[in-house]
Amino acid sequence: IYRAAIFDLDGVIADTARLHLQAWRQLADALQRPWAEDTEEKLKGLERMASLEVILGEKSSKYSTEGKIALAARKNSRYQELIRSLSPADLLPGASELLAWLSERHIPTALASASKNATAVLEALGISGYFSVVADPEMSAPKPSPDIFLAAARSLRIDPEFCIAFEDATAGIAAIKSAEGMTAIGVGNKETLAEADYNIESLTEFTPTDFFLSAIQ
Ligand code: B16
Ligand code: MG
Repeated sequence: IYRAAIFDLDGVIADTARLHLQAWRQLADALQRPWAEDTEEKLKGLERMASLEVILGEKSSKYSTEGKIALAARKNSRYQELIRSLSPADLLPGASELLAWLSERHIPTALASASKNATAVLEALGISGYFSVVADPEMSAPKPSPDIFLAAARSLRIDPEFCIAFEDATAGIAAIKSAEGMTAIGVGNKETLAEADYNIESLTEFTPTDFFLSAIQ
């Protein structure tokens, strides 16, 4: 029986993974970098500078640190333009129902997103009020390090073994699996997220009563 829920944002709660990809794709095209079949999966959940390295590939050494910072900023401006049009309609299936269920039962809920734009996205989606904790990615080592999930659990004051965490990226599942006994729910493709403890296609498949004792029961 679990006592808290921790969520990744992009690709779990919000349909923003496609917007990150769109912005990266534009940059890759502008730099004439190839977009391989596995580029999409590699980019999921990776923080900004690590994502840029995936795009630059073997050309990485041709760019100075300043140059790379400018390229990452360019992608981010494009992404920020794209998220301006986000609304509650961009919540992924089952997300608002699950967040409301947890909130009604006073089950502590945190966000563990690698995105420095997470707060703006939560606002645009109208779900900020559901999170008692939004872990700061600037204070944690990037996924697959368990850091951000451990920081979220610590802020919630719940031991990791009583936390259940939702992720759509392999790097995120790896992060949860090394977070001191935390349980990982893979949201999305079963094969790519095979390391998760449980797999679901979307949050609509998650049955909270199987995992949480309702505090008001
Ligand atoms: P930003 P998550 C991640 O968020 C995204 O999946 C990943 O594609 C993105 O590069 C990363 O955030 C950093 O985002 O550039 O906005 O800081 O999946 O951990 O919620
Ligand atoms: Mg994600």
